Amino acid sequence: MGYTIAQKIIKNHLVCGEMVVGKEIGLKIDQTLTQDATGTMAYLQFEAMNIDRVKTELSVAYIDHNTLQAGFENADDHRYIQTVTKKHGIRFSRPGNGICHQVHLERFSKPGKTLIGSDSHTPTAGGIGMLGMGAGGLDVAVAMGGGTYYITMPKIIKMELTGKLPDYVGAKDVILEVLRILSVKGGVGAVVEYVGEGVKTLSVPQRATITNMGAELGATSSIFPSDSVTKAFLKAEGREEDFVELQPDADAVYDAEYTVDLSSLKPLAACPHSPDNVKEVSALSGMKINQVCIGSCTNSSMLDMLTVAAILKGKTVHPDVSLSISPGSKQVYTMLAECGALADLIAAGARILECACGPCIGMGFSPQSAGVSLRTFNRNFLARSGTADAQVYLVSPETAAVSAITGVFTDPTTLGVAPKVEVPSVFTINDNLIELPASVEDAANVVVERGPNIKPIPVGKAPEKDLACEIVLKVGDDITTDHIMPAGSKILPYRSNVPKLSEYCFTVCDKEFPERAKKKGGGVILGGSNYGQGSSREHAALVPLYLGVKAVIAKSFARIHVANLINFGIVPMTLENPEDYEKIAQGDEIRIDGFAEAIAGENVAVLTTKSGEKVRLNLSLSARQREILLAGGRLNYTKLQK
Ligand code: MIC
Ligand code: SF4
Repeated sequence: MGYTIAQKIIKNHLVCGEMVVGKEIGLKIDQTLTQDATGTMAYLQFEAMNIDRVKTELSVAYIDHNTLQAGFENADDHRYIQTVTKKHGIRFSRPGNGICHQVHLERFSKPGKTLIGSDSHTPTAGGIGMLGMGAGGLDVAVAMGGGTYYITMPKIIKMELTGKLPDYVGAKDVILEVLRILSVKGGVGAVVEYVGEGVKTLSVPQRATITNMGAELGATSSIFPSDSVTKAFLKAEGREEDFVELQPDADAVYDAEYTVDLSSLKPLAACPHSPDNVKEVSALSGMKINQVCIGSCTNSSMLDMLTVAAILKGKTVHPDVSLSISPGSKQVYTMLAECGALADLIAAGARILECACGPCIGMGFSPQSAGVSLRTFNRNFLARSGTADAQVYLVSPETAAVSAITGVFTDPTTLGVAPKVEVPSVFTINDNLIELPASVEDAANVVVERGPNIKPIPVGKAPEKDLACEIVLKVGDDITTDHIMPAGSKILPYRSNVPKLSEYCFTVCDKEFPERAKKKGGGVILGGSNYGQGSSREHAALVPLYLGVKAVIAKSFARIHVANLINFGIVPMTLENPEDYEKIAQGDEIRIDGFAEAIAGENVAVLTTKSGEKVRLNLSLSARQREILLAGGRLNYTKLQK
């Protein structure tokens, strides 16, 4: 039996476990990346491991999320990351160099290799045939130290692409179509592999748009073959030597198969407040809009920017619309300036922002009250934009640019033939904003600088023998990490200050939660299905831990979040019968007798409800995960191993 692309990479990196779907496997990780909003924690954890130098082939720290610097906090964190990386053998991508995934794709990603990043959109690298996975900061720290990365052996979903994209239909429309088919839960436990004739018609940045937003499917990763198109991209980046061909075997076996005909795709939009709430743009046309934001790690490549510039050239942004454009990297920004397209964007009235995440993570550019915002980003979760009642639609750069001119939702295909856009075959390469680490000899002299905003990381406790506590919060399906631990310009500066962050925990759903949890000394959270979808932020586990949360019971969990819960000693349990969700209410006192014993060896724990009814909870954990939970989290567990 042959192998798929992801299976080939897994096989080459398998450290332990069997390649049987659903079983835990351990992988060797070749490269890591961090960004600044999760990086501080990751490096604090790396330092706690007392390892002098990273053991990966390449590790890079990017500064791209917290670039507003409204106070000293972010700048202090940046300085910490700059000095700690210099000391320990990690490259440092300075603020201004661009968004981690875009820069990594351009300068470092390699077909056939493994990458984990403390950011959920790390699968962007799948556009070049690399197996990229999002992970919590602690998992990245362990991988930097040469440790194994554990995942559940994924099933493989085959996504066959046929045909060729019509004019004014982009890669974003492809992934929105896939989201429409599979939903935000459809990729859980799977790698989505793109194959077929249609693949050859897509450039690497287009492929990367698709693999990037595979994160919104809940997928472990998404990947494209490495072919002549990949080779041409690497050549344009001056890295032809990094090319290796990678194709699935002809007799590869897939767990599910779908086909998307590129030729018949229409411009699509993900409507509020979920990336899978997809409609055709034509069904929304005429709706008045207030804001357009173009950029983010999903759609900020040279192709995206040139497409937008060609549409805006000689036009003026509608008076009722505010348009922001953030190029994805310094490379893209420089090339836009060199070819003159930047002048077309400025002349049309676009507000050019620095190459960073910016509005995508609510760092400024919040829409007006109840404003309609069209964004080329990947997430439109409730309140993520910074305006609680904003209506955020995710669209392609083509739809965004055309609508910015008309002031209403506009289907770009109604304009007929699209302008021709030529992406240069050689890119402008200048890595002067990527600092190399100190040499082994000089590393000892590097002083790590720590600002006052960096507070200690909370550490978990071993679980109680019997658990008796309150359901401190009951929430519904598809709770995102933006609900659990919101981001945005007010909160992001405190990513290395858990006590301060805790004041905002779950406030999107329930303003009283932080106070209540503190008063009650913590308790248990009850969630619906796909609990913890979205970001890799381990703060969504660390902060509840700080507030005393001991366990989360849900109908099902998202992959990265469940790993983060375990890493910090919060016990994830699923309802054996999802209908039992109705039997438990917020504020109920519950009991789980034999809690610690169940974690140690049982697959089931029994919860006694307020009225004395028994509810069965599943603990589907590997032996390693059980040991971590019994130790009260991975930091304690690692100490015990020494
Ligand atoms: C996001 O897009 O939600 C983020 C901000 O990039 C997060 C990381 C974080 O919360 O710092 C992610 O995707 O993992
Ligand atoms: Fe940054 Fe947005 Fe990409 Fe997250 S999704 S890495 S916030 S650009």
